[in-house]
Parts: sequence; structure tokens; C-alpha cells
Amino acid sequence: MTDTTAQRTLVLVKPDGVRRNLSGEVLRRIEAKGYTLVALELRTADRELLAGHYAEHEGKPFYEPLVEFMLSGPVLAAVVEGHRVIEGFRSLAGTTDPTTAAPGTIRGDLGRDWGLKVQQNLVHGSDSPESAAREIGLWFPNL
Ligand code: RTP
Ligand code: MG
Repeated sequence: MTDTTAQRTLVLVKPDGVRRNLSGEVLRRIEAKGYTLVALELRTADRELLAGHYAEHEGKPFYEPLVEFMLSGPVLAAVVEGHRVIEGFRSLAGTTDPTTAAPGTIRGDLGRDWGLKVQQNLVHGSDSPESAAREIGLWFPNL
């Protein structure tokens, strides 16, 4: 099968997912769904990158704990391609709170609340074409 348009999204396996050895499981689900991996990098973020990535959340109560969590270990960053991949990956990921995310989703099957200050919910996916373009530019400036 070939896509008629090549939408892209930025996916992150967050530090909790990498620590729990779930990177392969996340990539497996993306590939099994039929999406294509375009770029992949395991790296530890820095504050500047995260300030850009999470600019929309600055000032919210969970912002600082979120940044500290995202700095706590390596992240697997991926650019994923396919028709309607932005909404498709967010559907694979499930809703933000892993306790109530639907079974069958990444967060619903593999995540839970650990009673911490921030939702450690395994993955990130861009939420719009504008966010995707901005986030891909931040994480993969040479793409
Ligand atoms: P993401 O951006 O990571 O794909 O997740 P999302 O769209 O479902 O959630 P968003 O509202 O964009 O929030 C970004 C991330 O911040 C953490 N968060 N914690 N009340 C809380 O404890 C809280 N609210 C948000 C989560 O890690 C969320 O994914
Ligand atoms: Mg979001």
C-alpha cells in the first residue's frame, strides 16, 4: 500500500518508556499499524529543547515536574510518516491519563499512575500539523 499524502508526526518514547524497555513495543505498534519510520534517535534532551517543545504548557502547575521528568533519562525520538498519522498515532497512544486510557492503547495497556507529580504516560505524539512541523524542526533540525 502507498500513501497518497505523506503527513509526518513527532513521536517520543518518554524516559519512563525507555527505562521500562518499551521502546521496541512502541515502535512495533507503529509499524504494525502500517506507518513508516523516517528518523530515529535515542538522546537525552536538554532544557532549551524542552522549553521549545513544551512552550504551550509553560506556567502550568505540571510544567516544571514535566521538564524534570523529561530530563531524567534518554528519550527515543522518532519521525513517523503516513496519511493521517497525527491522529492515528494519538489514537494508538490513548488519552493522557494512563490510568483511564482505553485498553488496547499504548498508555492503556502499558501505563499507570505512579502517584508522581506528573503523568508519566510513556509516549508523546504531535497534536496538529503545525505542532508536528515545529516539533520535528526542534528534534531533527537536519531533516
Ligand atoms: P503529549 O503532548 O505528551 O503527547 O500528551 P497529551 O497531548 O496527551 O497531553 P498534553 O496536555 O499536551 O500534556 C503534555 C504532557 O504533560 C504531562 N501532563 N501531566 N496534570 C498532570 O499531571 C499532567 N498534565 C499533563 C503528560 O506527560 C502529558 O503527556
Ligand atoms: Mg500534547
